[in-house]
Amino acid sequence: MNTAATRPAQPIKLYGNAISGHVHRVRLFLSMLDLPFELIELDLRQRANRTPEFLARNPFGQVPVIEDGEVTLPDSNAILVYLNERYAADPARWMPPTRWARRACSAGSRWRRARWPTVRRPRGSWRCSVWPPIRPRR
Ligand SMILES: N[C@@H](CCC(=O)N[C@@H](CS)C(=O)NCC(=O)O)C(=O)O
Repeated sequence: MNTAATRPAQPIKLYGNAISGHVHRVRLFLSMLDLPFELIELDLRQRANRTPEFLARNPFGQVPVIEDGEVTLPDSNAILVYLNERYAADPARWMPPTRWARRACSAGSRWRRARWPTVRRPRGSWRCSVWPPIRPRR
C-alpha cells in the first residue's frame, strides 16, 4: 500500500480498452499499488488509436498509454517499471534484486508473450513472469 506522499496529484489517465491484455496488466498494477486512475476507453475498431491526438501520445498507435501529470508514457513494460519506481512503497518487492536479473526478467517477459503461452516459475523464485527468463530458440 503506497503512502499519501507517493500518490499522484490527480488520477493517472490510462488510455486503453477493456479487452487488451497489455492494458489489463497496467490496470492490475495500478490497483495493486492502490493508485487512482481513470480509464479512457479507445475503440480500436473505430481506429481511435490512429487519430493525430493519440499518435502524439504514442507514435505506434498502441494502447496502453498513461498520462501522469507531465509524464506521457506508452508501452506496458515501461509503464509497470515507471509505476513501480515512482509509486511503490517497496519497489524491490516487485523486481529482482540485481541488474542482470531485472534484465533477464524483462527480456523473458517479452519473449514469453511472443512465443510461450503457458509457463510456470518455481516456488520461491523472483516475481518474474517467466521461468527460465531466457531460452534461445533452436
Ligand atoms: N509493446 C506494447 C504492445 C501493446 C499492444 O500490442 N497493444 C495492442 C492492444 S493489446 C494495440 O494497441 N493494438 C492496436 C494496433 O497495433 O494498432 C505494450 O507492451 O504495451
